[in-house]
Amino acid sequence: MTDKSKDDELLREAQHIAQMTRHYVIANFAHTLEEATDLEVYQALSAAVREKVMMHWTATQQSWAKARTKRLYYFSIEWLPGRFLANNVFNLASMDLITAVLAILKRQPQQIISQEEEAALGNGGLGRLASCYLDALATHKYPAIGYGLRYQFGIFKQQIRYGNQLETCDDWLITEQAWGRQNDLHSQYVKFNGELITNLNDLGEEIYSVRNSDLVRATAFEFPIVGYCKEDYSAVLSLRLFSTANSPTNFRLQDFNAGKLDSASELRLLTDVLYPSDLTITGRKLRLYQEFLLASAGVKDLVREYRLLHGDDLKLLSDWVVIHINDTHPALAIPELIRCLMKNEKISWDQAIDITLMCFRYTNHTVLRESLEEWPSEMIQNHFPVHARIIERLNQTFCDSIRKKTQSEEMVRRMTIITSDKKVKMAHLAAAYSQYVNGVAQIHSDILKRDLFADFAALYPNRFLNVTNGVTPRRFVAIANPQLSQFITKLLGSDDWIHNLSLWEGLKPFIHDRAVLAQLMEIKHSNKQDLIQFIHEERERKEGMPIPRERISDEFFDGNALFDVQIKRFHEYKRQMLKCLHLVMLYFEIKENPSTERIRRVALFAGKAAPSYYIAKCVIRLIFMLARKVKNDPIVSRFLRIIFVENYNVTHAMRIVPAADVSDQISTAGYEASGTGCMKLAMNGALTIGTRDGANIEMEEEVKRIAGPEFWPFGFGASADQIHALEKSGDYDPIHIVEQHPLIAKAMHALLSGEFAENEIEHQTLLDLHDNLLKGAYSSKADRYFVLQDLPSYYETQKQVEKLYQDKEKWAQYSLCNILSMGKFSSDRSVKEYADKVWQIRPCPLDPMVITKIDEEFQSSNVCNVPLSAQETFLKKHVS
Ligand code: 26Q
Repeated sequence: MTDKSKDDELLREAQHIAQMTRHYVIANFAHTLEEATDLEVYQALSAAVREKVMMHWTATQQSWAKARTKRLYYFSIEWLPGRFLANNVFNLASMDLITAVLAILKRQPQQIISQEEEAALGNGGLGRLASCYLDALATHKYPAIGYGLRYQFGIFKQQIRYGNQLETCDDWLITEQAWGRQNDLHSQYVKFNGELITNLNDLGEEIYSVRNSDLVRATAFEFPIVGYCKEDYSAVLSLRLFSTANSPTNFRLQDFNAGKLDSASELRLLTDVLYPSDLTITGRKLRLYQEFLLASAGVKDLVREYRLLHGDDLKLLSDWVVIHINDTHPALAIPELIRCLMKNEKISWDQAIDITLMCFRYTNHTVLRESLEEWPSEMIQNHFPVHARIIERLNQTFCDSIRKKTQSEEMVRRMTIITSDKKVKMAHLAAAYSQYVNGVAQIHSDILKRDLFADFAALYPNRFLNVTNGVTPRRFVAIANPQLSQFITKLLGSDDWIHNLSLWEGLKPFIHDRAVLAQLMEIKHSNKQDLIQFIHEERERKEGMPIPRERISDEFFDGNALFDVQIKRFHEYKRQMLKCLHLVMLYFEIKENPSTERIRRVALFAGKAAPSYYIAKCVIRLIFMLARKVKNDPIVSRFLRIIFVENYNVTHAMRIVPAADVSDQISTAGYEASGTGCMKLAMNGALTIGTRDGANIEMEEEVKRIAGPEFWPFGFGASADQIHALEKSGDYDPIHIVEQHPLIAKAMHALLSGEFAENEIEHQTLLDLHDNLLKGAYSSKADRYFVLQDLPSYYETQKQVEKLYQDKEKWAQYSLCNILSMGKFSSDRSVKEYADKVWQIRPCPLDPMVITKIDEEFQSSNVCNVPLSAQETFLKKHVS
């Protein structure tokens, strides 16, 4: 197609969508376009775009049903899809389309897009990864479905008041939903509680059911996940989320009548709120209920779908179905599938186990001991007696096979699913009954094999794999950073990189091109200005009044300062404290040498702390105190600013990531399974200051391999082996480090003396942080995560950062070298690896016959088809 005819088509499409938007504004809100609010325009525009999405969705589902392909069912208790409207329009067509439509409608794109509350149904990495994978699966047309829960309230909204994290309700469903719709075809009934009944099936084997159980209706809501595709039809996958709210059958009227209000509503409230912790949730019945709800409703739904497509013989299930559990949270799907297989079927226990083993795959996302799920078997027994019984038998069968294989009772004791103190180890259940188990970066997969699953790996060596994480370049480069995207497209002469990121290596010829480097810096500069503007607007919205622009700009200096960002959940092992201590050292250094020329630096933090994580909240308060101190100091504030961006979420990530110069990936080596923020930041040109942990290691390998060893300049700190040795020997002494480094001693002393504090509570916070590093608290060792161990090395490396940043052109060259080496970290690569090595599924293109039929049927009933008009000239002026 020529550029001219492409433009014409875009204009025609824009006009059509604008017309439909007008139609929906009147038809749904009884408003004309002029009087419609931004929210109404957002809703109407979404409805218009949705029509197109629906056609592609229908075509996808019909094509795949016709082709009878194997499908992936991806179970995750957390999803973080981010805003839908812009993403869907981009993946279907282009951002120009939205710009064009809104130019016709005379509305500001950003104003309309930001009406959408993002679906924040997860805590962090694990949930966002699931969403990146659905995006990649759709883009490459893999038959897949996501299952999850539709929490009424997602992760809390974070506000910082005088350094305190306040949590408020995330009421994302308060306005009508444009993208997630109820689909009762997929709603299921799930049984909780009751008494176990044992019967025999046709084969004379025990099968189980319950009596007097609570029947809970899991209402299905579906979100279309639109794949990126420019040439023909996009594949559209379903993200299917279950909810127990609003279903009248979930109300216990008898309890209500007896005045027991809590119990009356219990079952309707199961999906009320996401647990806001990615650490531990001990013994919470409601959380167990949530996990069971997802597992049971999901498995029932996929079995229903299987029967529809392939008939009633469940023996062939694994030919057509692969079930992936995203960490252990949905692991009750294993006993649930066994139950479904054996119920009324001529399937024996042994066969049921074989089928289950062939169907399941499991990804582990953490090595933190306290984050491994263990449920008291009594709790499972009380609420899910059938599943408790099945787990017991699964454990017997598994332990028998270990006994037979090893003749070692010690091995049986170590590998058992149910421990001697009657806890169900979910990781063992998942590892014992999944065909493949994988970690999320090479180092993490190695640690799993050496440590957590050492016995399993010895007995089942082929079960353990690595699939390094990846992130979607659509959302996190093409949409978040349009300037960089257009620039790369221009340099490469094509935008094919959007679905094939390995093409970025083709940027190598430009690394000595001074004009290219200058342009790259200019783009970064402009992205920093945009971030400042965004934060300005957020503050105005929060405070409900205009703020002079200079005030915000001044807080950030301007786009010429170095933006050094650490954006992630607050966790001791992620070591925001390390960065804080560096800032304290910098503060003293500047104070002592006020006339030294140095770069200006903006240290930006964003991230939430689990509401009950005391030390993490102390670190947030410390950042607040430091920011205040630095800002009020006439000398230090000439060189340093500290910013905390509240309520970090996907939308904020999309604004911060393109503006970053330096990406802090400074976890204690051996603790961050992979990390994915590191990839997003590097793709957008930030240089990583990082430990040899998680995916950093592979990023380093890629940069060195593709661009050259000098282009990964800021690695620092102890290796995982060194940390491990320190932990084992027990002779790590943080006090010794403090004594050796006067500037570190000064920084630690500043915590003790309280010179950053303005009141008693603040001082106590500093003391607790100090003691956490030098004394240890609550039976845990001093400086458990080796902050002080790595501080000297971090400090020195930050000096190198400052040195390199003084030479802007050289910095740009390093930045480009990092960008062009990130091809591996696209979720497209990860998903293809999973498809080949783990899931054994293949892409399935959409069927042209199906498309033709749907097109015809849709066009014949399409009421808003408008021909091109005189508006074309007007449009051409507004659309690039
Ligand atoms: C623990 C105990 C009981 C109940 C729940 C949990 C729980 C909940 C959430 C444990 C862990 C999580 C979330 C983990 C997570 O997000 N892990 C991150 O996953 C990313 C994607 O693989 C990695 O990049 C990160 O390194 C990893 O921290």
